Amino acid sequence: MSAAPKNQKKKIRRIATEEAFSIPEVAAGLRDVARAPGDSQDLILVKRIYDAPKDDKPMASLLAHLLDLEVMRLRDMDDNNVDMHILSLTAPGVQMFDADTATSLAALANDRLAEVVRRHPTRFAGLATFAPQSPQRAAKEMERAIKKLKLNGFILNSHTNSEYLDNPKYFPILEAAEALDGCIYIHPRAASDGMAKPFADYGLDSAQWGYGLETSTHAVRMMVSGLFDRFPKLKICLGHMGEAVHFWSWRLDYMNRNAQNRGAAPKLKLTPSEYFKRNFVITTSGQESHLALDYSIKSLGIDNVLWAIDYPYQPSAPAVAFMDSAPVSVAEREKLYHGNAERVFHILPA
Ligand code: 1WB
Ligand code: MN
Repeated sequence: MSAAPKNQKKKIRRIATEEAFSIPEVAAGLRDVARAPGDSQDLILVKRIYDAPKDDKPMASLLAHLLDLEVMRLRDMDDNNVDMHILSLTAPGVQMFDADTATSLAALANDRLAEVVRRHPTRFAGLATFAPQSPQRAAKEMERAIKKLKLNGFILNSHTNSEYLDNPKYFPILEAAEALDGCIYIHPRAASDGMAKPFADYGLDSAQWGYGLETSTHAVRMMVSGLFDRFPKLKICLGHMGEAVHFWSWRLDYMNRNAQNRGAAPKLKLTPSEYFKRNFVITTSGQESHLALDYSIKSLGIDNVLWAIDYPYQPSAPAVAFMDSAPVSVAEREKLYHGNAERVFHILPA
């Protein structure tokens, strides 16, 4: 039977894996952060979104789309034949709050997320947030989020107070993620204090450039620190086509070997590119290039690449068109669109 394009579009399950939301309490907290003194580079964006002038219609609309879960979002998903959003609390999450505020807002956000997933189990899954400011309490919340709330993994917005997950103070978080088999999606936020300055001009602070450098550096620090020898089953997800980390594979492996040999870096069991294949998966969020997708599939394997939109920061229709028209086989498209997401984020097959 000849199927109309619309039907053809419908028959593949589309799970979008980096889809942002917020809750009013976190948005209010970020407005307070925007008004408090500080020089974190995140403030550029936090001020623009959460403390926008009343007549800034684009920002009001963005915030409304972040806070909406069941009206505009479901309509957008239906209009674009998107079956499921894997939701995550948008950057910078709770990571700019003090430890107590962050810990309680993380639990609140996870409760709200679990409620909406329960109401729409075929449309939403959720990544739990946690407050790295208090690693022990974070590990407890991670356990509650998986065991009690049945959420699907974790979201972390890169550095916390300019510190990265290779810092041993965060090992309880990594231990919990590994024990719970919960993948940590490391989402960007603006660069940490020591690397932020060159991104202060030309709008480089956020998605244009700074986010990628910040987040790729985070991933590289984790690999070359040796933490994946301590947590060999830990799974990390990077968006934006892997933040380009795998483009650097050859040079990273070669120069890390040199650094190890001169005593500047710890001895590792595997090369950085081997950790990247074993411990990481990547998504296509906001990086809709078939050339970059092809390189990613060839260098990492088809099982390590997941589809994402990056709603509401990116429009859904081009993200769907990008993956619908990707030069891959039917079986490969099934993995990219849903099979890999089902495996990594423990989502029941349809
Ligand atoms: C942008 C993109 C801003 C993302 C964000 O704020 C997030 C942007 C938290 O395009 O400016 C994102 O998630 O990709
Ligand atoms: Mn995003």
